[in-house]
Amino acid sequence: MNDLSNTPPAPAEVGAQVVRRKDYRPPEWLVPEIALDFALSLNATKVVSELKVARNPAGPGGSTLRLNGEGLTAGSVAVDGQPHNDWHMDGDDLVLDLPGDAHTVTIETTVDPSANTQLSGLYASGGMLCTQCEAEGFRRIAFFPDRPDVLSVYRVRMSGEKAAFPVLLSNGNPIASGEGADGTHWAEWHDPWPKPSYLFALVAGDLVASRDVFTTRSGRKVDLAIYVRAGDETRTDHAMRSLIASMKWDEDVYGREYDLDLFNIVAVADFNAGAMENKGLNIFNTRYILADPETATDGDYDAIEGVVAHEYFHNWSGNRVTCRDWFQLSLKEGFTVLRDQQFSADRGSAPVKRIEDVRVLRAAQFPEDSGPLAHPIRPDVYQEISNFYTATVYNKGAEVIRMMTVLAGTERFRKGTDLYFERHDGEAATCEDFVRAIEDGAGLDLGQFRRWYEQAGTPKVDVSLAHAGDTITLTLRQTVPATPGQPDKQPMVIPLRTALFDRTTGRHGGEQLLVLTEAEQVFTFPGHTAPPVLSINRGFSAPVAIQSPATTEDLVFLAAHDDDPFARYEAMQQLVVQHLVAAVEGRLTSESRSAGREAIGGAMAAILADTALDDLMRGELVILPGEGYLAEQIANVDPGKVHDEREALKSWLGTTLKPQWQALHDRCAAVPYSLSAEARGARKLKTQALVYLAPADPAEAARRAKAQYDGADNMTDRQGALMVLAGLDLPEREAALADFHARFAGNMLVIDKWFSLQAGSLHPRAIEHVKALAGHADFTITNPNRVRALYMAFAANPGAFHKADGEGYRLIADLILRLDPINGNVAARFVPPLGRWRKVEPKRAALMRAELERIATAPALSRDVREQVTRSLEG
Ligand code: B3K
Ligand code: ZN
Repeated sequence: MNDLSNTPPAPAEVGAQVVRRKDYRPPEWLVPEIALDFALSLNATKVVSELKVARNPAGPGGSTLRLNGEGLTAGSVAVDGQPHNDWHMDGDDLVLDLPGDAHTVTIETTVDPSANTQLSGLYASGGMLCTQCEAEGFRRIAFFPDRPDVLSVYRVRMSGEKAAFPVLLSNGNPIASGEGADGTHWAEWHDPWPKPSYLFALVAGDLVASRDVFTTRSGRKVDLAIYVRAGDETRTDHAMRSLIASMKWDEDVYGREYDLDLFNIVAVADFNAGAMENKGLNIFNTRYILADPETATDGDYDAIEGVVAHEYFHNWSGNRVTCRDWFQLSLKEGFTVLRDQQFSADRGSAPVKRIEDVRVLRAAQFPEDSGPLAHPIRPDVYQEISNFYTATVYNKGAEVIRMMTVLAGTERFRKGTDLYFERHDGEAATCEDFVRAIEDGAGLDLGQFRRWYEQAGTPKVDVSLAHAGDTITLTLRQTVPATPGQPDKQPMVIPLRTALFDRTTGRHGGEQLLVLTEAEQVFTFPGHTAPPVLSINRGFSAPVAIQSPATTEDLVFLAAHDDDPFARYEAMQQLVVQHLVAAVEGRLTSESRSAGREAIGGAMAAILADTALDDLMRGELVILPGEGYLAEQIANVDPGKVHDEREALKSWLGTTLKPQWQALHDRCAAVPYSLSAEARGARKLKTQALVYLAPADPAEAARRAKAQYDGADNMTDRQGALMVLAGLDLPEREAALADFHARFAGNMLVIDKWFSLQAGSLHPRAIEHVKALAGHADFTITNPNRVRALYMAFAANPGAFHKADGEGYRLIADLILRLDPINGNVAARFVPPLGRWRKVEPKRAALMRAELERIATAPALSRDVREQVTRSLEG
């Protein structure tokens, strides 16, 4: 037997700083107030920080004040106004002993923003200065207890050259400003709301503002501004409209009102994430602000609306109530994703939004949950917290809270969130605090439900249905798969919205909520003289994988009749999944292949002909499941086969339904541009029609795509046409790509699309194109958007990434090694595609693993990449 005390540490933990949730201790010192003084310059910004520190009565009771730093040198240290020499560095941290209960600690440091390629802390972007502090970037600016449970009131002074930095912004309210000597000026800001250091922000640069005003329900007039580079202010209208709509929605739906007299947003071209919710001064990646019809697709418009809302909603779920420690990240992120999903559903088509959200979950989170990086929505251990800004914490986190809304109903859930905000306003809270508030406010028992916070892995629910007499017996069995560090799992609480359809009438007798709590549970339904068709997990009421016994006939029935739009979509997806998985696994005879195709073709023809459907929804129903999602269903999968079978089906559908696709393309092409649901639906279908025609009749598809491209008065049509052309080996391809590049030269966000379309294309030589594009004059390794545009699009392109000789894997590994010293945070995001090696057939698995091992042997990896690579090799 193993003697556990002698068990060697797992390799991932050797020499690595591991942080554990169970080791949380309250801080010894609090910092109720901080004053920061910045003498701004692009390559040497002097920072003087004055911390009023107070012993924490609830702390462990030592006298040591540990101030985190990263790459900082203290120029001078003073305590209570007197120079102080009795301090030392412990690694990157500055440590000093303080005798009393309250002191003022003043420290001077200097940072070089232009050398900060990590884009964490204070950095330069195109001549402006800006910050990104979540999660641990503040320690790259000033020595500070850089943990979210230390909340301070900030006073910020900054001074600098007026010509270089005409606009000087920070959190809260401007309180003073003036002119200095030699063409300098200064400004002072004060944020009355205590906040953790990760919400600190500063921006200095040559920016112009688009302005508007919002009056809150209690009459507070809030000045709104979106700061961008000169010339971009014509593309901020949609973001501003989205902001105003979110402020109103949060009042109406969650009773949350804004709490300062101004709300500023700044758009920055170099940004690691999508955006950041700094108090009163959100900083955004330009891609989630700038839009006009010529340069932004309908998808971009939706993303902007969603992200603007998400960051705004953080003002309550994140800022007013923040996280006690980073293990609680889903407290703010899961909840805020749910809130932005609900907002977007209210603004547009709720069913389509639900389908999109589930598609993202399945494409991004399910693979995480079944791979080496699986973790619960509230992780237990990390080395680098940046690696835990994941689809699990965000999107599964949102699904978990959404289940609470299903269990409680809207009104009771709102009572729970009201209680949460009331109880914890101004605090750094935990996921447990949230669950308890929902329990108390909504009157729910979430005892067993808490396992969703503890256990990783996507639960599987096996369904069987029996019919005897007039009674239906539904047996549900759940299993939660083993994940790294969690070999044994307990049953979850799984709410399943369910309906039983009468085959002859096409109707059901009312939906029921079945709550599965045991490993196996039986539900009976009297009054059914004939076997019904089961519709289960309607609306995707639980983030689980259903293994259903549905026959092809059942799925065709549901695809045509289900009155739950998500379930209808799901039936269509399932119909295709069953067929393609069988095809890839070599289980189809020529007869069953034809029968399967005919069933899918028939269902799709019915959808195309269904006049009761709106085009936005029709556009969802005709999308084939993605290769990644299909691959997830197959052990030791050959991604090449998945690709080929999916393309073959697409080609067959393109050929069989060719007149319908042509008619659809003609009909939709006649709809003029507007942002109405009808016009957006037409644009979505227009490109879908081309997608099916392309493999069936490339010349015809190219002719139509060229016409769509040439006649486009908006980016949705233009990008859709170019996407189809980029996948074809025909002369129209080169001409359109060249035109696109010339037409949008200098527009960084549109040139990103030009890179992405080629890297993500179906073209047989996509990998060669990516290699050539890496040497293009417009490619730059230091801009995260550009790197993602080229390489993330490639890594998400299975036909190219999984090339059998491993060239795609090598390309991504080379990128990781090249990018890591420049920006470890972004580099680490490219590890998961290689980390899925265990799911893939042995030859490719060995090649993927070899690339991970090559990365692991590199001498000086960032903590970000090292953690991801080590976990991927072990997990
Ligand atoms: N809270 C930020 C995340 C920043 C990412 C740091 N690595 C954006 C958001 O989720 O709203
Ligand atoms: Zn967020």
